[in-house]
Amino acid sequence: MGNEVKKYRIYVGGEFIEPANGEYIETINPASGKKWALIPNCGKEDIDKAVAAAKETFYSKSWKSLSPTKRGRLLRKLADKIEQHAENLAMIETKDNGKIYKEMLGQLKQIPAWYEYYGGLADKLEGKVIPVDRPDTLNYTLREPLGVVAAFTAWNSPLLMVALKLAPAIAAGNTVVIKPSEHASASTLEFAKLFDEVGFPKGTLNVISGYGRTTGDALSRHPDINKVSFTGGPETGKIVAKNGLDNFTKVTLELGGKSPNIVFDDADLDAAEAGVIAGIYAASGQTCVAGSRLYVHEDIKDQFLERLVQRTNQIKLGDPLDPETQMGPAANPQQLEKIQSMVETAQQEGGTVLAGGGRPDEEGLKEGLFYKPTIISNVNNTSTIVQEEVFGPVLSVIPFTTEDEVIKMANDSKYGLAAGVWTNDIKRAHKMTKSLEAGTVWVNTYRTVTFNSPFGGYKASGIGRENGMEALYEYTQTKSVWINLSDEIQDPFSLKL
Ligand code: TXE
Repeated sequence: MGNEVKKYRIYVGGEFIEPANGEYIETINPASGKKWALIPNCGKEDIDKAVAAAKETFYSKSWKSLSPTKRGRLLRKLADKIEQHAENLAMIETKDNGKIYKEMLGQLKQIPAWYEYYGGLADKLEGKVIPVDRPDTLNYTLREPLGVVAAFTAWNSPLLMVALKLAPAIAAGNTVVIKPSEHASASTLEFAKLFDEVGFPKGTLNVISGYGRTTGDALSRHPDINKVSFTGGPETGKIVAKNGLDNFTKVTLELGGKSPNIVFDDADLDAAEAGVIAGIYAASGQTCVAGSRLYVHEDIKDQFLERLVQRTNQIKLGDPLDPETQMGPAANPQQLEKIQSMVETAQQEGGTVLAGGGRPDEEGLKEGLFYKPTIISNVNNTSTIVQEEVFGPVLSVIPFTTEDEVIKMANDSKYGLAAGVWTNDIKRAHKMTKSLEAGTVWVNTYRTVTFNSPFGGYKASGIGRENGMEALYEYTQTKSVWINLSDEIQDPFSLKL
């Protein structure tokens, strides 16, 4: 791709077009700080056009006559396309959001599995025959699509989030408009080219780009949207959900987290160390499931922290494209500022920085948006750094002594996305999995997700589930069908109960 600035087009009604207003947003590569792409800044005209295209397709003969089996086949064809272009798409994501190439390529290699899985499920969305208490009545249910789905994705794993939404939405028979994050739209616009080659009816997928507060807001308010599926921050999620609700749309929200990673004194400390590192420093902490609260048993606290600090100080920051790099930069200047100010607040509130705590000043790093992997102790459960999401490589540490104490602290959070537990005691493991208020609980592992296991949040971490059969239901509505098989004439003045 060289150093030239790439100019993207939006994908509407099966065509790649310039935005009607002719406006573009500059996209910077967070590792170099240099401009590398221009993405359309869509206004009302493009939004209306994209929604109208999706709506027209949804009601079209070509869509209605595409059987679930054929839709499934096309989704599997899309999976093959993504597989063939995984390297290119991963490279674009790395340039756009600064996450290391190894991580983005790993995601791109797994993404086809989502399209294969939901492609396979497309013709298995079955209704039920309900054995109603009436011998002469047949009652059955149909699971029907909702219509036009508006999908809003965040910058940290753009195409993975697209897969989590687009695959079940289409499998269930909906058409889609996607608005990726303004910080990382390029891979979704590039992905549209692959989608276009697969053979879906024009308008099945539409991709528009632009700022969240303008383009995103207008899309979420559009009266012809039937479902909003959002991944991003909780405050934005609330706005988008309220906008959707004004038009009575169904809503799925995947929001942030402040996930506890709990290390007991009986844990395998090598495994726990790797799990804690993975939880907080993978993707520079810019993941919704970041294990940003470490609760460590008092009896092993000193020993565990000593090795954790040592390992943290050895983490190799650098160019995300370099295979030796373990941690890349923050994705954008706003993220970096947020990390810096939250670490400052933690110190003002009495926190002690055990590792990191600032930006690197080495040549090659100081130009980019890097922040050192950071550990903060001497905080308590009410500290800002323990309660608020940083979305960066910052770990807070709190010691504990009993199971009940740690359960109480772990659950004392507005969030409930994920939790990690490190123990070799099977009874303890089960007690913890039952007691923790989180949509995902990992025992002796961390940061593992897959296409067929439900994923989503308790409390402020979200509404609804992605992945697995449950996600498919989020994109359908149920119709109950009653067929009278008797000759009896109904009393018109009483409800038949
Ligand atoms: O998310 P936003 P951002 C968290 C994380 C991060 C914070 C902000 O804490 O610091 O969110 O990140 C679109 N109407 N997560 O700025 O603003 C926006 O363009 C309609 C957690 O990326 O929530 C983008 O497409 N849309 C998260 C999407 O919403 C709007 C991953 C998310 O943007 C909009 C990323 C509006 N008013 C960040 N405003 C996770 N769960 O993984 C913005 N958007």
